[in-house]
Amino acid sequence: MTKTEIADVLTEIGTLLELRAENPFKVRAYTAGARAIEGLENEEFEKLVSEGSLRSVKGIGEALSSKIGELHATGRLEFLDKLKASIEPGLVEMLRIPGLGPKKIIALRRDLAVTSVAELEKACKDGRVAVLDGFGEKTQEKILTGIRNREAYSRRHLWWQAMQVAEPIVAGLRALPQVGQAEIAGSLRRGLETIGDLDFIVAADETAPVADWFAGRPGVQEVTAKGGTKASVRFDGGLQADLRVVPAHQFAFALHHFTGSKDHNVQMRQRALDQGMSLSEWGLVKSAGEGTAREKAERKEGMPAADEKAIFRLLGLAYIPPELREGMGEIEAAERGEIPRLVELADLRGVFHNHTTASDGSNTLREMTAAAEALGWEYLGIADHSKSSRQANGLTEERLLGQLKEIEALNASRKFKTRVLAGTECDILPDGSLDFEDSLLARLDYVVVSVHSAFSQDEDVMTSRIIRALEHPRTTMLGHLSGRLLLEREAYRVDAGKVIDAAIANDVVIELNANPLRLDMDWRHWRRALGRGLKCSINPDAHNTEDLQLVRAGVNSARKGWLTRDDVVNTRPLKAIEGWLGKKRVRR
Ligand code: DGT
Ligand code: CA
Ligand code: CA
Ligand code: ZN
Repeated sequence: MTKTEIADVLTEIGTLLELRAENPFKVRAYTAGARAIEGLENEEFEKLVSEGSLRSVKGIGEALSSKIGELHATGRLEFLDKLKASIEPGLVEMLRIPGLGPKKIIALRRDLAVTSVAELEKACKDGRVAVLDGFGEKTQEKILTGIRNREAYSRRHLWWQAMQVAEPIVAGLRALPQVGQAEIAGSLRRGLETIGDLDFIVAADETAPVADWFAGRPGVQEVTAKGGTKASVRFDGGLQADLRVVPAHQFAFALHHFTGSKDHNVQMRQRALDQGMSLSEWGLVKSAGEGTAREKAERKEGMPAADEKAIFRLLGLAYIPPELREGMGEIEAAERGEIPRLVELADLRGVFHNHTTASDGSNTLREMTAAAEALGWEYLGIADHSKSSRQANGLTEERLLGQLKEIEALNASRKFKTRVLAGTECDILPDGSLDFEDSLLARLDYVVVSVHSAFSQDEDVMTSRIIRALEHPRTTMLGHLSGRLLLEREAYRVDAGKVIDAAIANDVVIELNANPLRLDMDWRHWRRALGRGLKCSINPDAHNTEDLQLVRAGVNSARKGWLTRDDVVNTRPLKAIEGWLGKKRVRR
């Protein structure tokens, strides 16, 4: 653990001891210890720890010094685990409600026998909290609001929505006169499907003006921390953001550290240690050891890195794109020089799975085609819902045939450079059969099959149902494998591994549904299927012209799944697509 993290743990221990109504001197020992190490320079701190001479610092005694050593070495502390276990969890939880500290929580416990957030909420609603000594109406109201917001605040946020907030901020940071470089870090930069909070890293010599600008962004509801080289804010709706300002020579190291993931960082640090170096958010330093004084001094300077590429190079690694930094084998691959060239947004030549006003879309065929042409796409696949999806105004056979004629006429008119491909998003019925007859499906360019009903089937029933649909000779690709809606609805139960096997065996593509709420099939499954020949189609599942842009989120997830251009069918030019779909039809 780093100095700052250890200081936070010591502060937490102080708070927990206070909550246990322990001797105030004992409490103060921890809070004072936290302040004492916060006051040390990072390098000084690291040196004292490695030399085992922390006790020379005023405010740090024998007991504290050994706890700091344990935290520094292992990132854990048995004492803290035991302390936590000795306190009712409801009381610890209450600490996270704004306006509630240990003293107030003790009073609530003593006077109202409140031991959980639910009981506290009830006590507030009954007005029993306001009448307590030292509380009052205002405090009671604040506690209630805090409880109500707790859920919203603890929620994660969709990558797409977080990106909308983050992009203007990073652009604004770059435009500040004090700022050299500014980047988004954290899970957002890694392209994770949901985001806990936003992280920004800035290179600047002064923090204050940058932090002030950051705290003044529209939508900032509360500045939760400001000082030193950091600032944290919370926006309306609960999204939080951390800003860290570092000197230019530390920028690459800070960016790498705060991009994470934690697992990736742990492995990188270990690799540095194995090579006699120490990697942190501040730099890469040769470990102390033999040598002349001058050599030692040079080592202490740390090795310069102008950018992240240089950091990886210093550790004998090829550059690892942020999306791969999940501690899932990327370091081993980089060591072997086997980091793939990941698929990029610009590689896409078209998309399948889109809707029009014929089913539940809000733009017409022509509007959708014009939008695809504006994006420079060679083809646009239309896959409106099938007849069983009545809630989505699914097309009957007649209407689908009508749409097919309309598409043929539009292509023949050569009004647009983009070629429209005629498909369907055909429901997989509960027994695994398809919603349209073979003879009708055979007239289309391609067929996407999706589950839109009977979500509560058992896993083995659902799995065989989907596999049966994949075995259908007309099936081109499987839509949204799991049916999940991120942060809204759980996936239905399905054995993804078996579905993947069936897709490979039947030469069926699996979609990566690019809707930011879906990102389905999940990148972790793509990663596991790597090298087995499974093909992906990154599909926006657009219901209007703007939705076509959602492919960006899909490309992100595809990159997290280690997919290259070759793995993604819709990077192929129209000619190749026509050949592929034509061959598929003839062979069957
Ligand atoms: P999130 O915000 O929950 O979606 O996920 P992240 O990855 O953005 O996590 P966050 O914001 O807590 O921290 C940003 C990065 O900073 C994280 O990915 C890795 C680094 N980091 C934070 N805490 C630790 C830690 O305790 N140990 C290590 N090795 N790295 C950490
Ligand atoms: Ca974060
Ligand atoms: Ca953060
Ligand atoms: Zn759809």
